[in-house]
Amino acid sequence: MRAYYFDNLPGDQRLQHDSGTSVDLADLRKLGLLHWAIPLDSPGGWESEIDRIAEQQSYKNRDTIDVTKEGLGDQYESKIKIFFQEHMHEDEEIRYILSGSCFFDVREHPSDKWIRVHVLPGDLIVILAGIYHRFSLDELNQVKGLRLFKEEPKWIPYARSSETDSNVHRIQYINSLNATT
Ligand code: KMT
Ligand code: NI
Repeated sequence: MRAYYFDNLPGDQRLQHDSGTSVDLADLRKLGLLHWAIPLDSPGGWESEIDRIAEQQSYKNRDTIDVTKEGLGDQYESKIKIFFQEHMHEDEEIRYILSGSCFFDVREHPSDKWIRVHVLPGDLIVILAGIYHRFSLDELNQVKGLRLFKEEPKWIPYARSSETDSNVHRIQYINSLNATT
């Protein structure tokens, strides 16, 4: 995993868009972005490591997603577009990368700057409820990931608007930031 400020230059979303200013894990954690590195060749297997974290964090459900033209079929273009629209969820977004690579862009609060997080196989990331974010493939153009959920999959993307600004999960997230600084 590598994180840096997005350069905000126009151009293909799949390019790196690296401003040259990196962001470290401790700063990501403060923003509500958690990370574990669980190599796919972990002793005992990555599955048991994921099971252990899932139990500890109460992640009860999971499925896999293959973000490729083959994997998403007819829905490919529309999904890619929706994934890249700035949005929030009312639950955590939890992803474990099985193959390929991709970007999760998260909004820093209160600067509202984009931080681009590049994830690789073995990265587990958690984006807390209420964080504005978006997803993009990179130039490899393929990623397979495990999606974990706390309860029933409840991950409607709410596009950022004045309504989401006053969503209770958004407010709780902002309050949690203020409480820890
Ligand atoms: C999301 O919610 O943005 C996704 O599930 C994209 C794929 S995660 C590897
Ligand atoms: Ni999302």
